[in-house]
Amino acid sequence: MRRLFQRCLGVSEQFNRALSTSAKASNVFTTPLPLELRPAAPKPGQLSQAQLDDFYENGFVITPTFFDKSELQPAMDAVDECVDALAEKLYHGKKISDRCREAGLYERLVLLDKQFPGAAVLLHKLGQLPEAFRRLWANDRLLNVAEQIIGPNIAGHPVWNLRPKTPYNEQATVPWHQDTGYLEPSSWNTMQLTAWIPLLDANRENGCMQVIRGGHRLGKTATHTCCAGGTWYVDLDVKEMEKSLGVNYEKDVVTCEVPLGGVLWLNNVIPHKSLENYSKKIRWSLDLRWQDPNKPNGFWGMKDTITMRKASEPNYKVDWTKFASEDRTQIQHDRMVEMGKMKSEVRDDPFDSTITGPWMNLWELTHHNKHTSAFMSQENKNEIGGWHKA
Ligand SMILES: O=C(O)CCC(=O)C(=O)O
Ligand SMILES: [Fe+2]
Repeated sequence: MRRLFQRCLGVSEQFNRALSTSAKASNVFTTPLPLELRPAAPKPGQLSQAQLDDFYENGFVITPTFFDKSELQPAMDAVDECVDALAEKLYHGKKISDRCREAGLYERLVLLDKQFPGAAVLLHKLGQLPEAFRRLWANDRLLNVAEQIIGPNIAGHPVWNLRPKTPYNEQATVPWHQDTGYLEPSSWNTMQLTAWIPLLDANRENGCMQVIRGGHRLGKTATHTCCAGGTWYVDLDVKEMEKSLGVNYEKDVVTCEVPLGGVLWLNNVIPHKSLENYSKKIRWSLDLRWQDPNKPNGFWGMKDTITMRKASEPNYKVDWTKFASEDRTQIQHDRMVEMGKMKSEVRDDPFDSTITGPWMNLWELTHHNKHTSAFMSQENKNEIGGWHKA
């Protein structure tokens, strides 16, 4: 109990510190890196000056032809393998009777999810990084862009996602949020760059992303609530967004269709969401993040960043040993159990399709569902309403 209280205090202290530093610091989301920190000579894949200007002006930019499709094939094969492993697990756990081995990448998980609702969430919970995702994340051309925005020291952020956005699935429809809304306030002033990479042509029909142009300009994180609908996601109300971030929803909302091979680049305070998937196919995507390893990552002390480039070692090779051995979801749920916020039986059930995390402790829980119930162990249920809101 005492520890829980101390953790609470820790978060609000950090919040105040983040507020006072953000008042002083220049806005990292609108100010390009000093020239001396940017690569001196052009490197493959880099954004043009106009694209960089867009990124700082609008908070996002789309590079529609970043990858040759064949470069994404290993990641797609790895997704196929993940789905296959999940099908085997469900089958041997007697949760499904048909492994649907004949179905392809864009359909199979739908068929599994029909037999065992929650299968897609189980895949979303994947905490370990297949080799092909590691290679993609440390792709030289992606890192060359990161170097333009973050500088010569670059680390992968522990929050990466493979999103199995199955059709008509509320659990896969991410509401308005800023990515900072999931992280500790100590990191709200760190530039974290996201590459959102679809594994098919992402469009309005299958649930591409929307962003609020210019929502990053004040460099602020608005007040979110938790959790949206039947999901574990934090939620940013449009009125609150307009009031706190100085945007005009109708004017500033942008739908970001991204073809296969393209990348949507985002900073961590730009409000974004994904549309519903009304198509017949799964809208697979990956989101990968980078930041300066010397700045706070905000991941609640649960996992470090992974160094990918070092200014002092031009030939530095990424050492994945530690990072790859740490299952992010497992660590997150262990922390919840440790905090008395999740029952160990829930954590240890291999077929449990709830997701909980420390962000549920950061914002007011205005809406309850199976994810928030998993978060609140019985004995804390009454107490939670009185908890701090950072
Ligand atoms: O892919 C989605 O549906 C949401 C992605 C997202 O919120 C992110 O990449 O930060
Ligand atoms: Fe996000």
